[in-house]
Amino acid sequence: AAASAAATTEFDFKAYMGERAVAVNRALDAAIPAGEPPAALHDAMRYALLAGGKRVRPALCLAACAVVGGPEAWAMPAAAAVEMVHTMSLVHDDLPCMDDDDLRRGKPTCHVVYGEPIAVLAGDALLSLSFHHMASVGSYPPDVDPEKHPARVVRAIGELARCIGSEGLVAGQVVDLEMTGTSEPVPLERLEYIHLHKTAALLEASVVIGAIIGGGTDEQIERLRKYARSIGLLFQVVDDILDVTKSSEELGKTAGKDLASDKTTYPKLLGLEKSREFAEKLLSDAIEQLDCFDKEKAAPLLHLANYIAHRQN
Ligand code: GRG
Repeated sequence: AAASAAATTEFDFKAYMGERAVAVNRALDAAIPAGEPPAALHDAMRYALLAGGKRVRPALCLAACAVVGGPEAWAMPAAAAVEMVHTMSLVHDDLPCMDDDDLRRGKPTCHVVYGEPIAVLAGDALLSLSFHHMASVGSYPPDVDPEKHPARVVRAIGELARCIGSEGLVAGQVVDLEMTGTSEPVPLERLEYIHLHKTAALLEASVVIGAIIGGGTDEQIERLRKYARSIGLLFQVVDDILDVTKSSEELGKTAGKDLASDKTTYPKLLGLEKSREFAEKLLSDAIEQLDCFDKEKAAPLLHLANYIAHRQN
């Protein structure tokens, strides 16, 4: 009830996301020189990065900076950085040695257009560029104590590295790959491990980095971390539910594609009803973490959580 009451406050979420996407796209466009040698590499990086995408992670980063009272502009290089990491993870995930996908964001995948070696290297270069951008948060915003600001930047860089490395995003991908092709159903804890690492870790980094750069207190940062982990898991539970409901709609029957496929999902392990209850619980857990913040400043994070919970595709 708290969630729906709060959700009715005046806030134009569509406009909010649209404006952030424009600003982030501008930063990403400026980050990579078009046509500069090696042209194939830079073209491939730009192709992957500027191909669309909802820009949820940068929006989270900017919103987290703002909720702790920091100007959004401070977090823009970090917002660009998390989108670069997200994009490079998609480029590598699509490779023939991983998921082997031909389409991404409605367009041919990076390796289909530029070849595998360039796609691997474009991903590597995007990862490096993301840390370059993180470090560039180092130019002092005028109203931050110059003693404190570099410490925030170093801490944020450490967060990003930890969340995406062998204990984060990469770990989730490895465990997911280990599960692929086994006929055994994946136990619930294993499924949760994969989602917390593959999906939630980068959402966590996006939010936490924004809050660090914005000057949040340790308590605020930890609350926002919990918020992000809940919405990260929520993202996947909703994805699984949509997989079932969409395909049953399409097929006009109750058992959809998901229930028939090999992939282990929440509806498969818990049933559709319990999966929906779990999603509602994750949403209310996430929203609870926003209680201690100014309501108006927390509106974007509240609406982002509601959007992730109630999106239709
Ligand atoms: C990070 C160093 C490093 C390596 C990458 C390949 C790999 C290791 C990880 C794969 C991670 C992966 C594909 C996670 C899935 C993430 C996910 C939920 C994607 C969909 O996100 P959306 O819906 O996509 O935000 P758009 O296109 O809107 O950006």
